[in-house]
Amino acid sequence: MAYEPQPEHKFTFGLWTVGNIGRDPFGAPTRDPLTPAQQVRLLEGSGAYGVNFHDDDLVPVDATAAERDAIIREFKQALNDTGIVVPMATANLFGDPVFKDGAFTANDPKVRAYALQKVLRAIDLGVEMGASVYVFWGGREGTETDSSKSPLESSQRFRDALNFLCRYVRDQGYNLKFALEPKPNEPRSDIYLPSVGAMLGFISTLDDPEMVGLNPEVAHEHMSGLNFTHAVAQAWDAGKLFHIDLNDQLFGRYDQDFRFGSVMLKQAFYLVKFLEDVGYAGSRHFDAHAYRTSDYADVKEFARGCMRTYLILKEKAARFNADSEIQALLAEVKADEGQYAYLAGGYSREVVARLRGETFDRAAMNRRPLPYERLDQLTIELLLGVR
Ligand code: GCO
Ligand code: MN
Ligand code: MN
Repeated sequence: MAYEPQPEHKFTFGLWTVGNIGRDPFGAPTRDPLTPAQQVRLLEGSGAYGVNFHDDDLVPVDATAAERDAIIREFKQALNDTGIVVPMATANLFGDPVFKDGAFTANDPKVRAYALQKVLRAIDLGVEMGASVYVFWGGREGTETDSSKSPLESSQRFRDALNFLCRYVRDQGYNLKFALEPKPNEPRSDIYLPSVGAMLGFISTLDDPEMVGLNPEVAHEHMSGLNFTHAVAQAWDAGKLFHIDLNDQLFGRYDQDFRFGSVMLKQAFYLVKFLEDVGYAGSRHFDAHAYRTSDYADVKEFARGCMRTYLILKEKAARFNADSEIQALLAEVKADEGQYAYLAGGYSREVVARLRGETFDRAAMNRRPLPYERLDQLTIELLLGVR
């Protein structure tokens, strides 16, 4: 059937996404909590490929060894029964009051040590469940007041923690890569390394930059008013697109985590087109949650909606690529008679001499048509289903 999600599409959900109980800063939960195994079963038959989790989503921090074993047994059983796998894991370094001043960047060295110990355990748990990507989202790694800590010292603390953990993974011989997830704010007033670009710059300062990449999220770049597809392209170009968090978010609003493609459809189209055109092979992870008004039947619709919209946009992208009028326009604006092919070889004194000798008729150059209005309207009509 058309737009029917299949495991090969690599759609994944966080336990915290389909299991979200509808709490917000102004109100209590609207849905009863589900166990991790029930959260997996909620996705049964949906076509989802995997589930991802924070350590505490699976095993509560105060669980006894016996409780831990029982939860894991039940969870593994649900995975077995449904064929759903665990491609990514992470740690919750933001929920516990102990992390109110951050985890790796907290001023208290005891908190930093505890965060490190918690992550060692979360890595072990993730690997035990089969994860090959480990995400770092430093939700509390930031400030309300810059009187409290130096951003330079915070960078050093974050770097030390990541260097330590990279060594741990290598030492254990785990097949695990790290994916850093930038976000500009919420829950802190300012979170360090707020954008994909900032994170990419930071990675190059690590001891083992090969092991570390990005987990960009639609909502997080949109919160800053940035073009998410451009950010993803930059990560891809650097060989750093290790994972991706898909959801939706209007510019200038609170952190919305809406169903993928539900509010900024055109942006979602360019994103899907990019991922499909370059052949991104990783998880398409939905870090979104259903409206607070939904019951679990509607949560299933939410999950199905994320996946279907992705697949519909994937089909639209294929249509865009096959549309002869669109492609002819693109060919026209890119037409190249090869007159400047000598520049492609890069710098040399000879090339400089030749370039200096060129004359450019700027008025004629300006007359070359760029019918982007027509191109964009064709795109819109394609998206609206009349092409
Ligand atoms: C957020 C983040 C988180 C992370 C998650 C996995 O805005 O709260 O997107 O949902 O993605 O903690 O690391
Ligand atoms: Mn988010
Ligand atoms: Mn996220």
